Amino acid sequence: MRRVREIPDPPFAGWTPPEYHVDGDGKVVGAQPGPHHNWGRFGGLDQLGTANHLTPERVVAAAALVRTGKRFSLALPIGPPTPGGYRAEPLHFYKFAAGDGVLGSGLGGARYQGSDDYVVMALQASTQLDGFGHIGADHTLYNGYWAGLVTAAGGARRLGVHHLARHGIVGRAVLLDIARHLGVEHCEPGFPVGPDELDGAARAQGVDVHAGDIVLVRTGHLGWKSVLPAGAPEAASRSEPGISTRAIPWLHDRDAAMIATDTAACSVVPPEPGDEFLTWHVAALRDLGLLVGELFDLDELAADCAADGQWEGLFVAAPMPIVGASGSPLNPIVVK
Ligand code: UVW
Repeated sequence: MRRVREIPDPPFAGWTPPEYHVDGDGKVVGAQPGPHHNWGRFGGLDQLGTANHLTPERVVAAAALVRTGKRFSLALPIGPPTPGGYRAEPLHFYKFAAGDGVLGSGLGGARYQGSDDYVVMALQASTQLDGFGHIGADHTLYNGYWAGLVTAAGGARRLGVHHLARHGIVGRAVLLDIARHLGVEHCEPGFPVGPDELDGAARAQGVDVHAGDIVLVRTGHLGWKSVLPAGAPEAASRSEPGISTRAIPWLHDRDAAMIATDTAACSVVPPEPGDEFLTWHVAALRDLGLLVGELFDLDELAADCAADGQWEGLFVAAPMPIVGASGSPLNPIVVK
């Protein structure tokens, strides 16, 4: 019998010096991306990926889409349990609070009432942007940067999310409502959204996807999952609809700047046959340098778009400039 104080050593896989060389820029010499990629397209040392598609001209054109001034936040509230989140729920606590002042024990005694609080959260616990340090494969990240540049102690020495914070994410949003197009309240968990569904929804809605677009894909999953009773078997399930790896060439051909879904992983879970859990993330983040948004609440926006037939708008989201982070919470706003 094992005794309580006998703690097994963590397993160690060993270390064989890898058969590659990392140059002074932090790039793996001779590394190869997958078949659809943007490595080198925006410069050998680029760290912005498809954010490069968000040119000033496209931002000006997107601003012209604002007609009524109606604004839609796509962010989940941070506080209630996150449906389908992969991470621990955020902790929110107060150092001091107005009520303490009322009782005489707060900042400045009974005369003043002030509050000061803290949030401790995984940066990808809620509505979020995946940075390019988030997922790699075969020791490489976007543009051939070495995955070893991201360490727990030093953060992301390259591809930190703060680079994407510098200019924010601003451009034309186009919403493709897959659930509405298929005539269902929500796509079933495990339903893959491929090129046919994306094209079908765009055709049905009478919109085109342009170069530099922020493509918002609604499956209805988040809204459905958020009202499930806590004990429902689906509530604990990781299975969800999402973007198929078959849609990677579709996104690349159109020069999409960003894809975001109302699901936790963006990609379909479980993955389609032949794919592993992270195949889609590698193709999107590592190979394309594609901005990926997750846990976007698209229901209210979709209802408004269905009502007025305008499926596009100005998209504005500001990643937090956290130096060396692999992702950021977002409060994305669409203005119509
Ligand atoms: C996966 O990596 C599958 O999801 P996330 O981007 O939320 O970590």
